[in-house]
Amino acid sequence: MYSITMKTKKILLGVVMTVGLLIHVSAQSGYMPSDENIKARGVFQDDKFGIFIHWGIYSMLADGEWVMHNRNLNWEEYAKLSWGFYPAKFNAAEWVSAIKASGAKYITVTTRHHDGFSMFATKYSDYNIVDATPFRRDVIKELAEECKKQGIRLHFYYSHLDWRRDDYYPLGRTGNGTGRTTHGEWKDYCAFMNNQLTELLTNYGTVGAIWFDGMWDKKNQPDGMTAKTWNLDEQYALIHRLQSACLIGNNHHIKPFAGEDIQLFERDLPGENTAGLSGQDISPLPLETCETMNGMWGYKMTDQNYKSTETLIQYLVKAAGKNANLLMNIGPEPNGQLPAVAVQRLREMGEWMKVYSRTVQGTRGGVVAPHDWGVTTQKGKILYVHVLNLKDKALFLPYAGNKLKHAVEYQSRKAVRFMQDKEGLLLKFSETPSSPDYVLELTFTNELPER
Ligand code: FHN
Repeated sequence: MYSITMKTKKILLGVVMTVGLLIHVSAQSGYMPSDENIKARGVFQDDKFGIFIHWGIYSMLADGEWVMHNRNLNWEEYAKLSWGFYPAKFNAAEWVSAIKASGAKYITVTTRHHDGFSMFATKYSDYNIVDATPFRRDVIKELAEECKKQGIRLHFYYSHLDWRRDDYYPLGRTGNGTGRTTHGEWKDYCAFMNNQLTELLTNYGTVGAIWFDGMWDKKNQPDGMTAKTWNLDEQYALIHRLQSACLIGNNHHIKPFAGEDIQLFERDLPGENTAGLSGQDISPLPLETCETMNGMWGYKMTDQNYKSTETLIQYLVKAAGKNANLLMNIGPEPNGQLPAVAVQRLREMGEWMKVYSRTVQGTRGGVVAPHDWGVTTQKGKILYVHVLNLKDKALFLPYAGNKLKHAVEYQSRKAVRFMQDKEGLLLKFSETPSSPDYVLELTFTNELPER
């Protein structure tokens, strides 16, 4: 594991200040991450792989987590779903062991999504899984206990956006057809969120991260995307006061605000923007990209279009090569089970990870930049070359100035022939690289520099 020293911390802060253009200056202004927070950032980067869970009462309608907005469902009618929510097959131990088997190191679970339903016991709204369902169990508590028992970190997704509450007013761009007629006070909504966050950060043990989402709902309002409107200053300070190592990430799709500890991307790796949600610059913060295993976040019956295990492995490797984590989503079924296909993918990814996790976890993006043929990751003097897409039996790496001591195929440990000159390195393979990832281990004389 990389150790983060005070020197690194100072450098990091210096970078953050000098590249201020990449970070909003407002929000938790003057934020100095604690030593524990800096350490947690390093652990987060080492973890590399997490599983996202989108689960709520919407799963019963089996049409994704946006069903309330998409079908303009009346908030009072929608709420009746909760009285039928009895996920009899929910078993936190089974979830956690299936997820752990994949090699993932953390779980990010929706504690409250845009529909406003809290999946945890809260004093600040009756609209929660304990008070408004016949199930009456705090699934977040059960998950937290199980994560602790099985040794996997737990992160909480928390929606800034709410399609139900009166005090989420003025409304944003979404959830306008849910029939709200009374208008409450925005400051009450901000206080409500902070009260719930306090519960989440005091009743569930160590929380690895708070993962915000939904600010973009007010993108069309003049001050809709400011830290002031969303009271981020107070909110972020509260979180860091309650658990200073807790990482704050916000999926607002713009450059990070001061006080955020990680930068989030959605459906695209940092620097790419095919889905139109990730045009923001890359900041010096640890990075994470989230993606769906099929096409939808919440359970959707008609979406059985699961990505192949090979695609998922390659996506994880590409993320690592871009120095980013992958947060891969699963939408549990209304009965509380993880879909069987998802469990199978987790198992198969885990088989690959049993052999190759060291070439991804605990590494950073490699000194040789991502290319069409694949990516590199590195740790110390070792460069891992991940050949993902190459028909040739040779590969040129434009990296010079560091003597290569030896090169081997990672799994077989067979030596790989190479030639090195002042332009770089030529690697020669005995066979055409195989799928999903032909991994080579290159040991250099000196420590590899950061890219
Ligand atoms: O609207 C949400 C969506 O439901 C899901 O939670 C994703 C996950 O990144 N984020 C939002 C869209 O940006």
